[in-house]
Amino acid sequence: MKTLLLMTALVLTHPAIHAESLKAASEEAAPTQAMTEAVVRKIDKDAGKITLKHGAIPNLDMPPMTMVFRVQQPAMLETAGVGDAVLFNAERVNGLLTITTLQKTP
Ligand SMILES: [Cu+2]
Repeated sequence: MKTLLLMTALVLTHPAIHAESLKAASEEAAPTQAMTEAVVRKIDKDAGKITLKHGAIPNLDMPPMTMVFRVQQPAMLETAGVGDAVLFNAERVNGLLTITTLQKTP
């Protein structure tokens, strides 16, 4: 009987615990940052790098310019071709400016 009560208590409290952890997870998620517009200038698949003529990047405090970025996933280099307009997010990862999100502008 004692075991049954304990199990009932667990079942009743579980949904509340679950809701709490979901809430905590969404609060810890990175703030949604605006994507930056760019045009692909060059793609170096061997080096895992892409050259972008990009607009201002607020989170990196960077003005518009043309520069080389490392990509986080090699597959990102298949996303777009030279001359395509793209939207991206970049972060400093281990001291290297790295593209974390890359999509072709619709
Ligand atoms: Cu730059």
